[in-house]
Amino acid sequence: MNAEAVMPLEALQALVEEILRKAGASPQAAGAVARTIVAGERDGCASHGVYRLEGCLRTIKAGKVDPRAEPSLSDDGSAVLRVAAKGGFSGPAFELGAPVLAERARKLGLAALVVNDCTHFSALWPEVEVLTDMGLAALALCPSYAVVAPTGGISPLLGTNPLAFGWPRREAPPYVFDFATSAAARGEIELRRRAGETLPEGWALDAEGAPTTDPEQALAGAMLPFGGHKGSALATMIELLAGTMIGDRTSAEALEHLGATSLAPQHGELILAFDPERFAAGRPGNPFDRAEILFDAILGQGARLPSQRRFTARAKTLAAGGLRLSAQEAARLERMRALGLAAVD
Ligand code: NDP
Ligand code: PYC
Repeated sequence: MNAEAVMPLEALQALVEEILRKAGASPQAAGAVARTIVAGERDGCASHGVYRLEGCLRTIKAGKVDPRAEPSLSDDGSAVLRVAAKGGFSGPAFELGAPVLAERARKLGLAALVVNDCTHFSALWPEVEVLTDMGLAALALCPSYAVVAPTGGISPLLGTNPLAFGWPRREAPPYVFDFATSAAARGEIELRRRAGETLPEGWALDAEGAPTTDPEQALAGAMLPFGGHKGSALATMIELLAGTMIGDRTSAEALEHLGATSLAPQHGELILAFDPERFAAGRPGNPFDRAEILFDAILGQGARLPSQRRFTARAKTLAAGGLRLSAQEAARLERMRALGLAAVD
């Protein structure tokens, strides 16, 4: 593999799929997992791009994910749909449930997809964008594993618990935000450790509960929520809605099951889809037109919309005909392709 050459996205997708298939994944799981990894890399989201592949292989090797699990959908005709991921990756489970979720949200105005027992290592925006592409607004949330101290505490208890929202737009890419409720995603800390960089203040505590900017100490201690008590409360809400409410693991239970943060956690996920025109029915103005007034006003102040950086990165990748992997990334991928599960500890 030539690190200097531009690698077409289709070639990266095929390579990641090949690595996952060699590691034991079913074609369905390999395809779905590779799609989120390639999308992350395409959009300049390094913390959830090809870097995550090693974690997937480690999790397969540790027997903590079933890469051949076949998800199944339960639908009682109500607003709550459920996909049993059966210990497999979240990707194939989401891909099974998303079209039914969209159909139900259009029929009822609002519908929820519960995914149970899935290994979730990825960003949430790829899922939210599937729904905005179908003209729906969407919210996605899930726990992760206990690495974040609640505000005022010093011990890991909450997860980095991501929250993503999407709003469809007719003439522009959707409005999408997607962030960890911790000061940063844990992947961001790991990438800074690898690069020999320090962390901004306010991201983490060391094992004794003192503030630290050292990634090693942060990984051994506790991360902090973003925005103090507000991020702490949002992370707790996610534990409740996408953990206890859906009968699945909290972040503390996910870590206990997993035994190590170097593996991808298994828990549940909650995805809500809304049909904005159903909610606005009978009220003045079209919700999509009114949303554009708000976005224009934000941009009019010189502010940017969330995901704007990401969509710019995507456009650049597509215009370049693919990605230029670093020599280190190319070597890592080649090693995984050649050695399979033996490439990871
Ligand atoms: P960031 O803090 O990097 O970014 C969060 C969001 O804010 C993005 O939508 C980003 O858009 C937007 N944003 C950033 N700067 C600005 C700005 N100046 N103005 C407007 N919007 C802005 O994200 P995190 O590190 O918190 O999370 C990264 C990823 O990690 C997420 O995709 C999340 O889903 C994932 N994650 C997954 C977990 C899991 O368990 N599966 C756990 C934790 C995190 P843009 O991208 O355009 O910069
Ligand atoms: O980056 O915090 C993170 C994370 C945890 C699980 C998947 N990503």
